[in-house]
Amino acid sequence: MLNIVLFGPPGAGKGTQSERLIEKYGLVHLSTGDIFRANIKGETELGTLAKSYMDQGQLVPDSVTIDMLRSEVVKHESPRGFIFDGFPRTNAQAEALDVFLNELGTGISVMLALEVEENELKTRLLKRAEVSGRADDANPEVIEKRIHVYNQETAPVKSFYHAQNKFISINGIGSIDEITNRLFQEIDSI
Ligand code: B4P
Repeated sequence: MLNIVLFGPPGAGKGTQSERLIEKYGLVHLSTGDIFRANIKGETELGTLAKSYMDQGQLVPDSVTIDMLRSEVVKHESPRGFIFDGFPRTNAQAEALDVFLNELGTGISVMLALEVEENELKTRLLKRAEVSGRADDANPEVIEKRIHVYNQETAPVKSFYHAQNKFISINGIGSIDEITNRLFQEIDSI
């Protein structure tokens, strides 16, 4: 199986690039952000809980996120592989992911980390706010908080995959097509 962690700060292009990758490689796309937003829309208990964190730019607690992701993974019978988009976002999530993929007889093939500097992230998110209707994109203070949380809690996850020789850094600046081609090149050489 080809299991990819697509990683990067908020607005780095994870969602955008995931769509290109699933099309080319036939992978299952699991975006924790999308799953939370679907639950918010459906007014589920999980959605109400997730919203209270997301609107503040904070991470949804690991206990909730890990169980949710696990239940999504096991829904798919004989997949070619997964793209994990926005997961793991903490070291605890990365450890849990290793354990349960191992139980399924598989593991992470590679982490592809999109690198984009802070000013560009802010510009992209504020631009998306004009069309997304997302509360977490519209407020510059919430964007600051999301970037801060990324630097404090999420960026260290790179070391987790680095230690397993699975970390690849990708320049996330350029046109969407250029970045897709950089990702294709790396995946094709695995
Ligand atoms: P996510 O949904 O993962 O949101 P994101 O990080 O903002 O999105 P992404 O990087 O995918 O941006 P996109 O491609 O759309 O998370 C939202 C929230 O959910 C988190 O803050 C957290 O609260 C919660 N959450 C999610 N997962 C969690 C977890 N595992 N644990 C705990 N909490 C969790 O790109 C952004 C914009 O840039 C788009 O408008 C796009 O068009 C544009 N863009 C993309 N590539 C571009 C390029 N090359 N040039 C110019 N613009 C580009």
